[in-house]
Amino acid sequence: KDNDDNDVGVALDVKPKTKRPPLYKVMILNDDFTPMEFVVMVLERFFGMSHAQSFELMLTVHKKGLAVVGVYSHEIAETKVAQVMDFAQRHQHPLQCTMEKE
Ligand code: NFA
Repeated sequence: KDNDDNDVGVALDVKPKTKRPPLYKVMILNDDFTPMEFVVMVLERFFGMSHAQSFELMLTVHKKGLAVVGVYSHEIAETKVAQVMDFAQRHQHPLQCTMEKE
């Protein structure tokens, strides 16, 4: 006699896994010394915001302590952070910019 059903009943689901690259939040932190106009300039220059947008977001950082100013791929986020940190240092302001996986 043939036995063509002696397999165990386990179905293995194979998901087609197309993994998207993780995104990173870039954040600006408040401090007591960096001039407001400097932060506005940073947001305009490195994050492509209008003057009005920049001013509004600067005030959010000032009031709340920090804010997300953009979301990017790892490489772009690292570049933004480096650009802001370098620009702040060159102007001798203690402004801090960090990134965090979303
Ligand atoms: N808190 C700073 C001030 O009162 C302004 C500031 C805003 C600094 C946002 C850093 C980030 N001069």
